Amino acid sequence: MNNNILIIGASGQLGKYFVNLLSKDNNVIASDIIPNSTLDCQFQLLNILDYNSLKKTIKTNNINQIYNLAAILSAKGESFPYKTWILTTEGFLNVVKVSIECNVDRIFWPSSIAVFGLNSNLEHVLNDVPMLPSSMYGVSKLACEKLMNYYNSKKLLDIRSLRFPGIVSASKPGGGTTDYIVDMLYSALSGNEYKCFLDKDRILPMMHIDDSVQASIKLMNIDREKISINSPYNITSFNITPDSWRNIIDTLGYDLKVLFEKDFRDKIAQSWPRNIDDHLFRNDVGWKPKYDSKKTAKSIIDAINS
Ligand code: AKB
Repeated sequence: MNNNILIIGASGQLGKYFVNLLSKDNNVIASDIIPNSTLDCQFQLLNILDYNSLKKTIKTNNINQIYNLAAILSAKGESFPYKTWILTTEGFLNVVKVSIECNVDRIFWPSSIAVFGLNSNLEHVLNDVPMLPSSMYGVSKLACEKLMNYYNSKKLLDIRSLRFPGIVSASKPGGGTTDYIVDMLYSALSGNEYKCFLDKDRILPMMHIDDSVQASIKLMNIDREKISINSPYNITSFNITPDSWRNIIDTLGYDLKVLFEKDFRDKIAQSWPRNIDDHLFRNDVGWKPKYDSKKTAKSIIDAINS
């Protein structure tokens, strides 16, 4: 394999997991606007919106693959809608432009379940459905999905993408609507009561971080001919409510007290899928998740404790 890979937005929730897996077989440079000395690879301060620095980094390091993880998540994005739009769309286009100019082979860019909306048949969301997202994060991700489709169909670039559900990891997300899934684990471990901002019965799709990173890298490593679409794939693992997540945590020997006090994030969650159909991805790429909800809770608690 041995690619020269640039990860942008590596100080966020997903960064270190991509770094760890990709560094096994590739030369990886991690970058972010937030300094990070914990990553096991070369790190560079880099703002995706600074086109000249982006280009310099790519040229100097002969980068042939980019993982663009830069994002402001759904809940935080509602306080900074303009900034969210600029970061997502201009960041995406900067990566597109530099990739065309510097002959980058492949780009990975995660989309999100936030692209769906109340008109998407939320009980069973197929890959290609009507979408009217309710958050600026979702609006800007959807705009980039259209750009992705444009550049892929014209064969100007090879951009690959998955619509991530809530990701459960030992690293904290921050600013998302699905953040409770990680925050509850930390509260269980510290013995603190958790104040949950979603309705106790609000169902959302989730997945273990290892499943999401492995799926992404698998998608990046298959031949383009196996990919039957030019836009992102749906991907999911399990659907869960905050109340059932609390129950699962308690079966692992905790006594987590949760106070349910929903806020504006519950409204965002109401417009997101309760169940996602990801058959297209599973069939095209030959992937399935390793972790169900209970295995996920156990594995992440163990990771936080280690
Ligand atoms: C969020 O909650 O904003 C993210 C997402 C589902 O994209 N975790």
